[in-house]
Amino acid sequence: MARRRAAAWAALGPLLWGCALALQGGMLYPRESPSRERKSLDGLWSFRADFSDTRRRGFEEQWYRRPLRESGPTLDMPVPSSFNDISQDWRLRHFVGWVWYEREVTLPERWTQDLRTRVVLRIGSAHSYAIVWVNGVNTLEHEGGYLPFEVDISSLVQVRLTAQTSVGPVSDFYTLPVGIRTVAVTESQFLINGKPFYFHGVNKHEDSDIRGKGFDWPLLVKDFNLLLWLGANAFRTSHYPYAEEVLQMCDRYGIVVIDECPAVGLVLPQHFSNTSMNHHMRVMEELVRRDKNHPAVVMWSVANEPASSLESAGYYFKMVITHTKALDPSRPVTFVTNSNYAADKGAPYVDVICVNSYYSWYHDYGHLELIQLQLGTQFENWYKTYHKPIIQSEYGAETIVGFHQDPPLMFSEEYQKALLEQYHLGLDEKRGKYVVGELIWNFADFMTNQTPQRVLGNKKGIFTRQRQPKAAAFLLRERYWKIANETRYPHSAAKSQCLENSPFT
Ligand code: BDP
Repeated sequence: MARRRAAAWAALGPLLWGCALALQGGMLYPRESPSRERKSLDGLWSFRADFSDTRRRGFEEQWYRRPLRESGPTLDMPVPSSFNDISQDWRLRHFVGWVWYEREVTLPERWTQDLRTRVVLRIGSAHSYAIVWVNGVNTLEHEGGYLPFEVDISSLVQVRLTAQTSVGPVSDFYTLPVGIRTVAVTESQFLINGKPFYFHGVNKHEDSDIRGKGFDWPLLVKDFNLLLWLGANAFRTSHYPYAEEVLQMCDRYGIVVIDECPAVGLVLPQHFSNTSMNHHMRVMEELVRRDKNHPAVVMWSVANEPASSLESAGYYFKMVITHTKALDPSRPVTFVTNSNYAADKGAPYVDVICVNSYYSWYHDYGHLELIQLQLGTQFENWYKTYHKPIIQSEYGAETIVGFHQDPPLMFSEEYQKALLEQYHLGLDEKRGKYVVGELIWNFADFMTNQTPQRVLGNKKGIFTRQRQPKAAAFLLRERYWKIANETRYPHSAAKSQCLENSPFT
């Protein structure tokens, strides 16, 4: 197959391609019209700060001549955003010097083949001195932030292209990044590529200050930087499917996902009716259809905390889980339970037992000394009944950042830490036996309805809603990196070995 694509790579952003008539004496905001099209280049760019002493290595080594990844490591950087605020790397916080942004762009064929089309590259603003290369050619320099600048790049991108296959001309192109791996479950293990995998991660929500649930690249990159900082290797999309961009990031970063459908709050008998079940199955069809090509997704969760001890829940989950397995025989299926092991009617049908418990939070307030006993009993009961691997899919404590109390009292940072420590002792007892994961509730504080249990939302985050760490985040970081290093380097527990690398094994 002879195939060439109209591709261009360019440095610095945010950028905007447009085909427009020459504008004499002004610079109009790029609006679409019957004669003008625009292509936004907002989104993820490759990025590198030049940390060399002179800050001029990029020029000396001519980083603009080749794709940036070929001259050294790159970071993902959302555009538009401030690189200082996104990263967990302290060196970037106050960095002064040249930073390099790069993006590869595929242009519509008519822009590149119709020589009457004018292609203009516009930069909304870039602080504070910008040099722009297109396909390695220096096309524009601009000094000063805040204001837009643009350049006609038609001659750099317009070439006659032909696409041909053995069966004739190609009129449509689509690229699908793929990853190949296997997932399997034994009586006591979760296997990825045949190796035991331990989930050390978080539950998330699509939520942040001001924006609420709306998708946002800078927020997403910040969250992934925090997951890396934490040493997390997994999360559950509690309690609904997340934006597809989130899963794309997981594929690229090697974060493992338990993909959950929005069946939360199935608590009344009528929720287990045939109508509800048919709808539930349709939702699973849509979810599997959308997400089945993401290697990061290793398990489907069909519900969170349903009233699974109701008699009707047995048939209901049998049907929904069997249907999901038929849709995707390659992945295990679960639902997340907070029912008692002896009463749960859905558990016989899941591949992995995912259990939530809030010892010393919603009961036995302050009695942290009970946690190990209660947790141990919980695990043993589930395991002896089902002989299936178990994930502690939620645990945690409400904590208001800045509240301190020693000895620990509920809502203080000390209480959250102490509660987590007790859980970790209990988890370590069974880790390596049949407990295959732990997911903290929650990655970050999030907004909820007001109730007497919530202080301006749910405060069980280890990060605040503004993504700053509470004391518990440091505790969890220690633990997750230790587990990551044990998994990666069986004979060493040295945290430093991994801190600059990926914990995703
Ligand atoms: C669990 C739910 C989760 C809640 C959490 C809590 O699965 O959605 O936010 O409790 O109460 O039962 O913090």
